[in-house]
Amino acid sequence: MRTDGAPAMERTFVMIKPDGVAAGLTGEIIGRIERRGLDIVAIRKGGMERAVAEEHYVEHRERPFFGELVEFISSDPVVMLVVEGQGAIVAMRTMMGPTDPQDAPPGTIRGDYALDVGQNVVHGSDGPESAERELALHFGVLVAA
Ligand code: D4T
Repeated sequence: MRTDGAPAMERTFVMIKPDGVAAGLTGEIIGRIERRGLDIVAIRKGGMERAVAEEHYVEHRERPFFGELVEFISSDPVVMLVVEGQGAIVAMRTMMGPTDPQDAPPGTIRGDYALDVGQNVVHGSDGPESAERELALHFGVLVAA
């Protein structure tokens, strides 16, 4: 085990989007997270209210795809996860691959299971601040610490 320079223990917010849930990818994605050595400390499946989806994607509210994005995320059930581990935020982003699946290499979740940037199967927080904000939004303050 590394003793210096090792990434800190972190929690990140991960969401299997409606397209991933509908395609039956929940088990596959959870399996990849577990086999990587990350810990799933909370999990919840359900519909995301439109107002919560708008808050989740608030940084994109001026972008042309905002309405479609909120509509998609709140359209059908999602699976929300609190994922914990050393360097969990970057580990998840690396496993997911780039936002646009057309750029995602094989072996990444998006590279294996998606083609369209608007329906890219999975979300993971992009940094410590967004992880804290998203965990608080979807799971409450207790898990955000
Ligand atoms: P999420 O937040 O869903 O994990 O995606 P990323 O963190 O990888 O990418 P993002 O915040 O830049 O985009 C948020 C969300 O918007 C969709 N999107 C994005 C879209 O529909 N059209 C676009 O042109 C872009 C850039 C996909 C992810």
